[in-house]
Amino acid sequence: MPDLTLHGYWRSSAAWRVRIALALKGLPYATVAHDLRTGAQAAAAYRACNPQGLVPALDTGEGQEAPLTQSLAIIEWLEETQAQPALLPADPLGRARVRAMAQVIACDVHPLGNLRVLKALRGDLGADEAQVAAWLARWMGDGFAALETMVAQWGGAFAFGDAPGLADCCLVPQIYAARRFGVGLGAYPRLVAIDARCAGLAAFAMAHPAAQADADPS
Ligand SMILES: N[C@@H](CCC(=O)N[C@@H](CS)C(=O)NCC(=O)O)C(=O)O
Repeated sequence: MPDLTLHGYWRSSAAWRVRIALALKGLPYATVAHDLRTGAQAAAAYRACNPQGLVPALDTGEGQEAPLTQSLAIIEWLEETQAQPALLPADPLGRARVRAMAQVIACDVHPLGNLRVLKALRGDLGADEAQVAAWLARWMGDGFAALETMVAQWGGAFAFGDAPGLADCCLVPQIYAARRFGVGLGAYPRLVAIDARCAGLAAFAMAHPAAQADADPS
């Protein structure tokens, strides 16, 4: 594996997913931090890495190749280039189920609570903080309720079965976001238990926002 460089931000959920995957696979990588609070992700130089002006991007160290973008695509690339430990099950049905769980978060929940979306709610639409909180609670609640059901069907110690994988990479940062924004988690005991189990693993601890070099001192 060539030298990897992850462009991210300590509190970015999408970058955090990739950090978890890298840590679970035991892959070393360098980091470049882009402070989302100052809009660094929108700078022209960074858009050469990610035309969307979002983190993460992963420089694969492969010469002239542009960095990879989109956290799930990056994790799938990691899975295809460094198969073990696997983040997806071996059978096609299981793989589809894990991808579905990951996408509940990555496609249907996280985008609605993203920085630029919250900025648009507050700025363009004039939403106040109570309205923003209700918005976040609504979309996170819908996604968590579905995931709680999916975990009841297919989960074990982790979101799918008894090994951490792609679904956990997406779940853990979203649970952190829920706590950060005051979204109640009482209705999702399975998700909370999985989050706690993940927190006990070294790979998840290394990937945690508080462990990143660019984290705010707490
Ligand atoms: N679907 C993308 C989402 C990337 C994304 O939205 N990143 C956020 C941080 S979690 C970001 O860069 N936000 C900056 C902004 O909204 O301006 C992925 O999974 O990589």
